[in-house]
Amino acid sequence: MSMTQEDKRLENLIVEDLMIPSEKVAHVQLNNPLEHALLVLVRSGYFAVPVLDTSYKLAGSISKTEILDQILGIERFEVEKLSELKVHEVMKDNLPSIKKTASFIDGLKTVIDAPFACVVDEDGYFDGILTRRTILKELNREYYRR
Ligand code: 4BW
Repeated sequence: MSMTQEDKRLENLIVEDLMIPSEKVAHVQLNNPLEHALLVLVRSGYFAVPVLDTSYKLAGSISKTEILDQILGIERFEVEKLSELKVHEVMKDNLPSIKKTASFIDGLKTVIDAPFACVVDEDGYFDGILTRRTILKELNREYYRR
């Protein structure tokens, strides 16, 4: 009989059991104008989202703060820059990533210093994200079980 995620103890969980799959993750693409990225961030309510290339490989992440920082001039927000600049000119490319076969504890370590980690396969294709919320929910469940 196979175990459901509910039955699994932390030591048996892997990242794949916990990740938000790619089709449910809000994302933007490298060549999108900043305007589009800001729209996705504001509409989704997320602070930051992954950036993918046209073949759905992970390229980085972009946040509201990075966008606002870029368009901030000396005395005003230079809103025209939103259509001039592309996501790849502003994004960060040093976000943590992990494989879906990684253990719970390795997943936990990736979200100590970042609110989410991207899950990628051996070739860099994007599988989804692992969030702090999911890790904390599992720790909470285990705490009350013991
Ligand atoms: O729309 C939301 N729905 C729910 N259920 N919770 C939300 C939502 N927006 C924010 N939250 C909560 C979550 O607990 O606020 C936390 C911080 O959000 P953030 O970072 O600063 O936008 C959320 O914590 P989390 O679930 O551990 O998510 C950590 C970060 O992962 C988020 C966001 O940058 C990213 N993220 C989460 N789900 C995502 C996503 N990015 C794209 N698509 C998704 N589906």
